[in-house]
Amino acid sequence: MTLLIVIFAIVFLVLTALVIGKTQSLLKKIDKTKSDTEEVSSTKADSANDANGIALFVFWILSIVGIVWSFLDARKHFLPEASSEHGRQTDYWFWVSMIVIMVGFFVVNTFLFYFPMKYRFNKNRKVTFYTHNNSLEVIWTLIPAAIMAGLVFSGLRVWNKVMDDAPQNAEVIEIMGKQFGWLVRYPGVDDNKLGNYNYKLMDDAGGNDMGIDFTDVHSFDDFGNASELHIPKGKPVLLKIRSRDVLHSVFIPHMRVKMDAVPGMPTKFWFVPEKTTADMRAELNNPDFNYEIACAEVCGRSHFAMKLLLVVDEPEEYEKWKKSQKPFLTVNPALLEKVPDNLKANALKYIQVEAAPVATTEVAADSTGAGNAGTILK
Ligand SMILES: [Cu+2]
Repeated sequence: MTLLIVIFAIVFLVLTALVIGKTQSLLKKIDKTKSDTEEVSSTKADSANDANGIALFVFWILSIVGIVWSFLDARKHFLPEASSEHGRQTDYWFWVSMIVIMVGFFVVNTFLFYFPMKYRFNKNRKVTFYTHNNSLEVIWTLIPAAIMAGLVFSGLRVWNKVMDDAPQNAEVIEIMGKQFGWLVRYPGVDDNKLGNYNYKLMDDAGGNDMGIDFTDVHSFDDFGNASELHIPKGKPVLLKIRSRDVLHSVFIPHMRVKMDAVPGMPTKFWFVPEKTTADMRAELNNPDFNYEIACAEVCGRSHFAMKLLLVVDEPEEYEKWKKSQKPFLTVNPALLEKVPDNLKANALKYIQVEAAPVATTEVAADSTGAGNAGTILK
């Protein structure tokens, strides 16, 4: 490929030099030609016009060959088949737009290169003086405008659906970009609600890199995962997207999900995955297949490594996986310090006390008597 580009570049330079040289010599000859007989100059002009006209059209034919070749050659880099509901729709409209644009491109350019050949100078033909034609102009303005508007509005309908509020039963998952990785938070199996957050609470050393607000009870059962994002098949998934430092972009090629993660401005994207990781492995006959979330915004030195594994489970497996995950409080009991005294009893439910089972009763006795304090947890 590089060799091809170099060859083209050399051909381009040589041709440019030739054109400049030719123009120079033509300019010099102009004075001389004036003194030559009319007939000689007209014969010369005829043969030059023939050559130019034919060369232009040949150039267009070669261009078509090049365009078709580059399209076929680039196919291996196209996005994989969509695995989400809206993904199939966006693909459909992408290809409709592509076909319409390509048809227009080929028709217009064919005429553009054919006419100079067909209507090149001919001393037996007289030029028609044709200033304008209103009906023609209306037609060639309105038809493309209507087609373009149709494409824009049909695309917009798909986009609006994705950007609209997610269905009530959507799985809400928070994903946060940071230099250089993704942090993920789930609402927890007890209340199924994400707790509040505040950037001022971000504290890497204290185990709160997402700035979760532990004065909110909904945060207590929230859990995270820094290596994989699990989602269920066939259910709407709403990604709540945040960034911790600079611009990032959540990109899930198979799901046709791409949305910027902007510091200070939460964004979102909802979609319905249609094939589990296992489905894809079977379909592609590739036991090593994995969905992947990548960062699509150059965000710094290690941007290239900003990947996260995406696992699409059957809904039952997904529920099972969720239950097997440990809340932030369980993983890092020191976070209990951030919980206000009046809520400590609720939070204690998530602190594992297996090491000293006796303590459980004490905790229960100490607590303000609220709810399930002291129960030993998963
Ligand atoms: Cu990045």
